[in-house]
Amino acid sequence: MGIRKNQSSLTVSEKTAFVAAVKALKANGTYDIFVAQHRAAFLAGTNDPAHGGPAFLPWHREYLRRFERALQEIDASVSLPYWDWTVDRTPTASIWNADFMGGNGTGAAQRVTSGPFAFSTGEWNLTVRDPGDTAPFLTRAFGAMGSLPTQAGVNAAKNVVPYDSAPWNSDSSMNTSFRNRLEGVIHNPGHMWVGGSMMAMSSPNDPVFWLHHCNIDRLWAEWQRENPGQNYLPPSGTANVVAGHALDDPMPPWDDESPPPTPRSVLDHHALDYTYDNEEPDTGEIVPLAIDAPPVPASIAQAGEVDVFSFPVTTSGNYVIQTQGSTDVVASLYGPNDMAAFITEDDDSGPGSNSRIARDLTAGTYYVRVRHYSNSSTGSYTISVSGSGAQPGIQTIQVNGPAVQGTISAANERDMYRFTVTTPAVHTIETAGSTDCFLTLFGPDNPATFITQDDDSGPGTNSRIAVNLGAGEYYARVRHYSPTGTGSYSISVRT
Ligand SMILES: [Cu+2]
Repeated sequence: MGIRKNQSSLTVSEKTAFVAAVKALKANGTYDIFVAQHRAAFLAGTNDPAHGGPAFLPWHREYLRRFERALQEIDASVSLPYWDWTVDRTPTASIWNADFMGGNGTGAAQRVTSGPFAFSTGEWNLTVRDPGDTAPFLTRAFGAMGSLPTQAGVNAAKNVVPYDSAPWNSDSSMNTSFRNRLEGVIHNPGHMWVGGSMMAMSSPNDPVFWLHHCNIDRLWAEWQRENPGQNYLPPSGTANVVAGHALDDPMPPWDDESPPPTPRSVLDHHALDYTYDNEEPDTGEIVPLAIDAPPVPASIAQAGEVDVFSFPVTTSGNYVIQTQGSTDVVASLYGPNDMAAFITEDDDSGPGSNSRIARDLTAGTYYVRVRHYSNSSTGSYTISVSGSGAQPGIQTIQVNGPAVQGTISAANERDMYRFTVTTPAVHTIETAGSTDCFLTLFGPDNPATFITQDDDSGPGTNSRIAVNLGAGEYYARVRHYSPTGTGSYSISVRT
């Protein structure tokens, strides 16, 4: 599996190999085909399959991977590097040195005159240009059109769920569309700050395009990992979605391939055979499961892979661990508080060839290992844990009753609460204490239906959601703002 590295950590020889492969694609004509594909997407206007809609991220993931495979045909050691502009954000950063991307444009024409992509080398002439653009040389104008995204801006974007929302375009709310926020608030400024050729429909003419989009793809991959319950949206059949943007739509210009790439086919970037240098390795990574939460999507991406999950039991009772989907997986249960203490294993007790383990468990942390029944097969599935009887995984909050005490006791822990609305009214759900809580509201009557979320609208860094709710059962989920943070808090619901 190829490892995409931060460009700032590339060795001199890695930079040289990347530049040489890019120039080889330019020389054999392949590079300009990629530029033309990007320009054609924009020229489709309101039917653009690549920008201003849900498939912005999948389309560019597919596009980058194809470009990377083309580079690898030239030099198998090359992977796309990413440009983390939250760190390397000045015109003097090493990315712009003459041994890599070259420097800023100069003069009224903003012409790039240094580095391997300067027109003067004779090896970097722009032949695919926007309509009316006659300049055959690469142009840049650092900082003339705004600033680069900051870490705070990236964090705020990564906290947005769900993936996307109606009207499924650039008018989607920045607070309910992770995609539009990442595209409009984080991605667009990267193009603008570099300026010149990067502002065009033909922006891949500037090789820094690939490094910029590689970072956008990395942030999407991080968001996916941090929000395992959030699926790609919208599903096929949703009204008013531009062709190419729904989950199972073939993505132009590759839609005549068999099978064509779709947003679904690129959701798992490990299945596309690359990873990022700052990702935790697959082995040893433990995915937390919340009791009675919606099923978590997962996949056996490589033959022989074993996925590991954990869940906390606070109240003794009967619990059911279940997989769903068409992949024949085998689940084994370990614990409490010991990953090596085997309890039981199940292959096919669930529907189809799914696993189902029902077991009386005492308090403690339990672990589930999931593998494919066949050592040589792969496939995706979902997994969930439910508690019987009193459903001890979810605490109940009385509306206008006392605040309920909670603790984020481990990194990435999600606490779930439920409350019942009998009289429709504006309800205020609020956390209190010194822990930076992040609150998400679901319902009515379905813990998978997202309503809204909030980080800091309450006092200090507390969350507060005030929203008009009809009768029904609602679910409040509390996590720490930081994926590694812990701490205690209280939560209340009032009218
Ligand atoms: Cu693009």
